[in-house]
Amino acid sequence: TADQGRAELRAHAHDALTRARTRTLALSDCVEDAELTAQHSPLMSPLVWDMAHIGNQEEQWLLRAVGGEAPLRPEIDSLYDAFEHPRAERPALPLLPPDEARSYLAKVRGHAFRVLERAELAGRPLEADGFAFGMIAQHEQQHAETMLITHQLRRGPAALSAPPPPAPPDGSGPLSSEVLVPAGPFTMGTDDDPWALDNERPAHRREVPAFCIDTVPVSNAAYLRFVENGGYADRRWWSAAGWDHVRRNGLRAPLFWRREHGGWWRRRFGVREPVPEAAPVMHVSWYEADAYARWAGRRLPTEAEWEKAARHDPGTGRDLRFPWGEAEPGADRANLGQRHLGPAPVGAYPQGASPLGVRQLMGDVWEWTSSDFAAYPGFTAFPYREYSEVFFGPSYKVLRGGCFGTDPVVARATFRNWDHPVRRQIFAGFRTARTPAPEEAA
Ligand code: AVJ
Ligand code: FE
Repeated sequence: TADQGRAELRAHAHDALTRARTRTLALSDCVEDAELTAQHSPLMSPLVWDMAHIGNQEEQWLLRAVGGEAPLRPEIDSLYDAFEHPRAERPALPLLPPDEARSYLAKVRGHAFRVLERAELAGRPLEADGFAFGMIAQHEQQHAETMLITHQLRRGPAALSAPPPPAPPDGSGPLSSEVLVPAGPFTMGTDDDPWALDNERPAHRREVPAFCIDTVPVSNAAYLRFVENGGYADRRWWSAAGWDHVRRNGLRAPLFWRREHGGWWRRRFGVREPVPEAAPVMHVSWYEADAYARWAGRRLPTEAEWEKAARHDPGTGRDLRFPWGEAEPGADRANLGQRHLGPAPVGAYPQGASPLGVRQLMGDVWEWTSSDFAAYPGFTAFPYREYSEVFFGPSYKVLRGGCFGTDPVVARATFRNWDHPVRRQIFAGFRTARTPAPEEAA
């Protein structure tokens, strides 16, 4: 019945919001208040900004827009407007101190749950299927990942800990290095995923020529060969903008790496450790991913290729929500949700493989694609232009798949992330692709 459906939707939204809040509080309660207001990197907001910004977005969309309530704290809206103040300037703003940010979050959440109790969850697009509640849970989880990035940039002793991710199970290899995806159309984007965001819509058919894609993400071992072969000093492998960037900034290896005592070491959430050869490479810019691919005689996959590899089943012709089908991502299928503080070794999660056997498309590391962030044909901004539309264009490249720090509520085969091609602080790696010769593809 309609009442039952509404009760289920309510429980689902309640659960997603609660899970997001547990994460936000875990990422802020593990450090002293002074660390919440400090600027750990000019690339990031102080953690206390993320906290109150999460509450302010929730106030604007759930309390005011859905609930029709009067503003609780209209005077702080502009402080937490991401477009008014660039990240580097946020520490100097008169932000709510940590205790006030915490009580603001709790107060807004109390109201939001009361709005959820009485909402129709049908009718207006903002309410239908609980969209606004899903959007706000996704917003908070995206900021939880942003806060995790701030933790990675922070200096000083470790504040977070988690068990290591699982290794590939015995008997699951050896894997072929790449998979051929046959030519043909697939459905890109979605119309029927109720909480899909505006940039994932509308669903549309895409014709994709045959391509080969790596079975697993590029490993640190493979990337190290590029580094040690002088890849960073060889103009041939770089785009013009990439070469300019790498020269100007003296880049020689991924962010957080150092060469010491005859080996490569890295800093990961306050711990110094040898670079693990079997793990996917991470903290590389789009320019570095692009250069590696050229060095390897390959290229980055396009966004359409990535999505087709991640959801198209050539056996049935169906396009799935996840590489493995429709089931929600469990701990056996993907490294998501901050259960671990890094990606699993390449080849892990055989149960998360796509129909053609491509692994680790969901979780572990975000994957750079060759594509600029652009609107799908028929796109309409919803519910606000500043979520996606203002970022469309050549300044941003698309990343896909989510990482170990991404919650499942923001991980699905259609989900799109984007960033500037110079960015390295995000938990991003990549896999490579190539166009097969006609006789190979036949
Ligand atoms: C989709 C991750 C690029 O963090 O800038 C958070 C998500 N949008 N608040 C970002 C977002 C508004 C966005 N990314
Ligand atoms: Fe935000």
